[in-house]
Amino acid sequence: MSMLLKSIPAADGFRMPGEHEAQDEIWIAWPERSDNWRNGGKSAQKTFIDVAEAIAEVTPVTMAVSADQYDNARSRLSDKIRVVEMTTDDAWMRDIAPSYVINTQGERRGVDWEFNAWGGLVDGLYFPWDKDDQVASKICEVMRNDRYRAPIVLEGGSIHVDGEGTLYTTEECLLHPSRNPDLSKEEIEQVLKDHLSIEKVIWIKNGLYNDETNGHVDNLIHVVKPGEVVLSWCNDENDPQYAISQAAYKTLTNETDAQGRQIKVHKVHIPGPLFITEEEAQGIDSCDGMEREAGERLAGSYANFLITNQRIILPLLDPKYDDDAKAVLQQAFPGYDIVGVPAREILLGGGNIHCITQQIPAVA
Ligand code: KQY
Repeated sequence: MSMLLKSIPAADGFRMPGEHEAQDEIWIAWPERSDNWRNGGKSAQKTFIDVAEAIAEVTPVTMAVSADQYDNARSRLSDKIRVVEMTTDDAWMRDIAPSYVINTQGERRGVDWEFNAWGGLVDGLYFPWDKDDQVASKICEVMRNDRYRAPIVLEGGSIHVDGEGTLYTTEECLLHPSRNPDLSKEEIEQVLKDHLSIEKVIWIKNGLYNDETNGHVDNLIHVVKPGEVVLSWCNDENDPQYAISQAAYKTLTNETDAQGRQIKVHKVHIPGPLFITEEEAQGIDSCDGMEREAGERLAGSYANFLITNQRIILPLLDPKYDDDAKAVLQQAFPGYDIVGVPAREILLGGGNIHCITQQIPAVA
């Protein structure tokens, strides 16, 4: 049973933990949408399986799958992975699953944001999105966790928290006219504070170049732990990413976090630049919302990794930069196991490993 609560999470004593804290489970959704994934999802499914199996060695995984694809997914995933039938509009669990909050009494609740497919009728990527919008409440039902319905449009990939009162986001996304045009920056901050027990919001101006999510923060940075982040970097002054990363670095290093700490930044160079090939573009059905032309720049980033119980699941995207990315992360996460998964097929859909996963935090 899952109850819809009318109170405010922070007032109830609940906070959102950081991704570096202990997790009970990871949720993923199975890709099959043929106007986003090439070859009707067949190529991406292989990568989603690799990601799921790499996670399942350390954290239980649940895969949400449509009725049509249930047999296919069940037979291709190992017995370690729980497969549940759940309808979605696509496969971006980071954005459609609840953001979980916990208290010190060992309780866990879901925060269910309004979802509008990254921009609704203004610049959203598909219509309709009602099945995606129901996913957070369905997960709370399956997990038997009570739920708050938050009063703003927000995707999980547009925020990062450190679990100690700091939230990182971008102005490009949260202040975009396609999300909450009637709310001021201060009003949005207040909703975040009320729902996640945040004390300070660090606003980075822009997300990664040409990111179709309107600049999700999870494609630009990743929180390592309180006071430390990984930032997507670019050395080429002629690349539009150069100025974006420089500006983000300035913001991060001029700020202190909620606890007054200076923020340590680990720079990780972006792959590529990477572009959709002719062959890849041909495998994708055309649609109104998503640009999938040959030659389109892909928003490739190594910051889009998942932290799960002392393991990092890192997207491998470019032989020229993969080893460097791994080395930066190994230094940022001493004692963690860094597992690389070739992830171009996820990138072709518009995101990466962080975007397709959502953690359910452990409770004491
Ligand atoms: O970045 C994410 N969190 C999701 C990417 C969605 C892309 C939809 N095609």
